[in-house]
Amino acid sequence: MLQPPRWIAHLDMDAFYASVELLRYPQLKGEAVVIGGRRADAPQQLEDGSWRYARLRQYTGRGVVTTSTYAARDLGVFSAMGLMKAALRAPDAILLPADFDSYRHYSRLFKAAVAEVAPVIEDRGIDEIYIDLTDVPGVRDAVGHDPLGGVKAVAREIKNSVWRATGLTCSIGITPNKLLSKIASELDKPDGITVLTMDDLPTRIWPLAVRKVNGIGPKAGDKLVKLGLHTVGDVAAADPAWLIEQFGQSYGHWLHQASHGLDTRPVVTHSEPVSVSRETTFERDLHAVHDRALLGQIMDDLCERLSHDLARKRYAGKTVGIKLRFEGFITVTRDQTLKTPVSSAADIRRAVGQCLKRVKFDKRLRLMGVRVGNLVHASDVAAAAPPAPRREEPARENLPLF
Ligand code: DCP
Ligand code: MG
Repeated sequence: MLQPPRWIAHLDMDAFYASVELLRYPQLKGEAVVIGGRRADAPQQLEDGSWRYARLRQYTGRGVVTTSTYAARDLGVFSAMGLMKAALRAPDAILLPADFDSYRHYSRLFKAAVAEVAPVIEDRGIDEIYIDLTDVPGVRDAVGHDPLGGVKAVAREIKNSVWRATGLTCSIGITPNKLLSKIASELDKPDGITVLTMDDLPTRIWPLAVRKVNGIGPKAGDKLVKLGLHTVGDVAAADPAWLIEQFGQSYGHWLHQASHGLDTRPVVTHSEPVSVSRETTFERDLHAVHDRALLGQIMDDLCERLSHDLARKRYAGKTVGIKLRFEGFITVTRDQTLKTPVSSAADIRRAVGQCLKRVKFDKRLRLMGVRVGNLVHASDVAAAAPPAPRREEPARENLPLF
C-alpha cells in the first residue's frame, strides 16, 4: 500500500554558542562577536558598572573561531578560521571564551521544549535535531487555501516553544525526508521556516551547489566539479550507470538517489546504551574484612537490581565490571568478558566475584558499582545459545573476599 509522505523536520539553532553568550551579555546584540577565546578573555565589569571586552586584534595564539554572530560573519569571520586570520578581517570584533556547560544546558532546554510539541526526536548533536512530525495532530490540515498551513503552524509552534524556553531562535526545514530537511533548514537562516514538497525539488534544490548535500564531502565534491557537475541538478541529470562507474556501486547509486531528493532513513529516537549499571555510596566507609557480610549483601542486591534493569530493557551483556571507590576518592575498576552474554543476578554475581579477586583491599570502601556492557538484545541470546549450565562452585581457597 502506498504510504502518505512523511513530514520530517530538521531544526538547527542559530549561531548557537554566540547566541547563548548574548543571553548573558544582551548589550552585545547586533555586534560582531567571536567565540573562541581563552578564559582570560572573559569580559570584566569595571567599577562604574561598564564592561571591558577583549577585542580580536589583541589576540595572539593558534586558537580558532568556534562560531561567530551574524554581524561577524558579514565581515568574513566563520567557524574554524584561525583567530589571528579573523583579526585581520574584523579587528574590532569582541572575543569571548567558550562556556561548554552553558551550551549543554541550553541544548537540553531546547530539546525538551521541542519534545513538548513533537516527541519523536533524533538527537544529532548539541544544536541540531531531526523531528518526525508525521503523526503530530493537525500537521496534514489545510489552513484556508494553503494545503501546507498545518505543517507551517506546527513549525511555528516548535519555534515558539524553543523561544519561550531559551530566548533563542532556530531555523527549521520541513520536507518528506531527512536529507532534504537538512538542506532546507539552511535555506532561510536565521529564524527561518522552509517547507518543501517533492514538487519544489527542481526550483529549490537542483540549483544548489553539490556540497550543500549532507554526504557530499570535500573529496566527492571536488571530483563532481572536475567531472563538470556543479549543482545538485547536474548530478540528477547524470546517467546513474555513469555515476556508478565514476564513484562505485554504493556511493554512485546514493548520489543518484540523493540528487532526486530520495531518502528513506527513519528518525531514530534512541541510541542503544553501551552498558547498564547500578552503584551505591555507603553511609559510612566500610571495611573489607570487618564489614565483609554487609558488603557481600550490598553486592548481591546491586546484582539483583541490575539484573532487573537488564530484564526490563531486554538486554544481556558479555562484559561484567565492578567499580570500587575507596577512602581518599581512589577509584578502581575491573571487568571480565565472558563467553556468553549474561543477565541473571547469579551469573552477574559470579563474574563480579572473579573481578573482586583482582582488587587489593587495603583501604575502607565508600562506593560499589556493577556494570554489564557489550550488550546484546535478549532475544538474540535466546536464539544463539542455551542457558549456561551452572558451574562448579570455586575451590575454597580461590573464593573472593565477598
Ligand atoms: N562549532 C564548533 N566548531 C565548528 C563549527 C561549529 O565548535 N567548526 C560549534 C559552535 C556552533 C555549534 O557548534 O555554535 C553549532 O554549529 P553550527 O554549524 O550549527 O553553527 P551555528 O549554530 O553557530 O550557526 P548557524 O546559525 O549557521 O547554525
Ligand atoms: Mg546552528
